[in-house]
Amino acid sequence: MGQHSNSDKPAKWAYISVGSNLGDPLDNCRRGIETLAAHPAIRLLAASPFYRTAPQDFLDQDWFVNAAVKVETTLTPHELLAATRLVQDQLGRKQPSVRFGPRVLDLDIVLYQDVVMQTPELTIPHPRMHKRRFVLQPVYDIDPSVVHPVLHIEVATLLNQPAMEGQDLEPCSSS
Ligand code: PH2
Ligand code: MG
Ligand code: MG
Repeated sequence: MGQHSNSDKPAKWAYISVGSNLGDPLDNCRRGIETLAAHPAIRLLAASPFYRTAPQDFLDQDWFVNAAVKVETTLTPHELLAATRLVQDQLGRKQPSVRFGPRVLDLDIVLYQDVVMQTPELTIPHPRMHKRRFVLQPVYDIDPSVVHPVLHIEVATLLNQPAMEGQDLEPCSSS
């Protein structure tokens, strides 16, 4: 077996947040999920419904389409990051012009098992996931009992924080 074989590694689960607010956001999200799932070392376990969500952090931009997927993978967190970046590139993502600004496709690793890690390229769990309704709601839809590995709080509980109320989110009618 070559050094790139992953067949001898145990499978791990991860949640990936999916977002877009440029071009055809719903189509971008769908194609992003399909392309990610086509990776030989990534298997799609579950996908949330799609939502239209008001922009957070940088407000002067169009609403996003957001969703989340649960995947099974033999990739390490950094290998999974590389895979998500490749898909973002394949879907035509350019370097966003502003931090938190518009993007064709954003794939963020939010959870990887109960791994807690901080590196210059990658922080898991995602450092803002617990404050963002557009991340928590789709993860909740897949599994409401998922526990944040740093805060030790279920996503169901995180979603009930008062701070979520100002973050507009509505189901995508055509999903
Ligand atoms: N992504 C951001 C910044 N703000 N707002 C919403 N509603 N959805 C996003 O996916 C999003 C955002 C940076 O990645
Ligand atoms: Mg993001
Ligand atoms: Mg990102």
